Amino acid sequence: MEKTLIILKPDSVQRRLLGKIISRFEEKGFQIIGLKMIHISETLARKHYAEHEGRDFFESLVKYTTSAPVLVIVLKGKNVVEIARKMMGATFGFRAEPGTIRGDYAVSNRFNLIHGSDSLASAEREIGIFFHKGELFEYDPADLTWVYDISTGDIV
Ligand code: FUP
Repeated sequence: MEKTLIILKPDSVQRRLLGKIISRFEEKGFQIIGLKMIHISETLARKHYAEHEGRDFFESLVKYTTSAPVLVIVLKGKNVVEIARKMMGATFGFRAEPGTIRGDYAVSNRFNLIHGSDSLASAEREIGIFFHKGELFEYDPADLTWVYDISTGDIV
């Protein structure tokens, strides 16, 4: 089972889309093992988006990310890194396919509602940045045997 970091960005909070977006991940079959509201500091935003430092959009990205509280979520599930990215859609809403989160709820070339880790390595790094160990919860999902076929010993 993989874990991934999801951030519901300031526009998701301000546009009251949190419930709808969280529902999509829950209904898909993913397990929420960590969730909290935080206001991302400028230092944290710069660290999280360090790979984009120096790009022309970097300062605007930091400003956007720190402009209101966000929800940070850790999702757990088989292939969750890749599947959550597919569910988010292309980076900007005007290009994202209908049916994806950005495709259904966003049109901006900057405000794109959601962040999701882009690889297992990023997920591990990002979860470590945003969550302490005690803020992540290991529990048996009651519906596990109906979300996956685990009857053979594998998770299928
Ligand atoms: P994604 O992985 O889809 O979230 O997108 P990227 O890692 O490529 O970009 C991270 C963030 O930088 C995006 F959420 C929005 C911002 N960005 C811009 O504002 N302008 C750009 O041209 C590219 C990215």
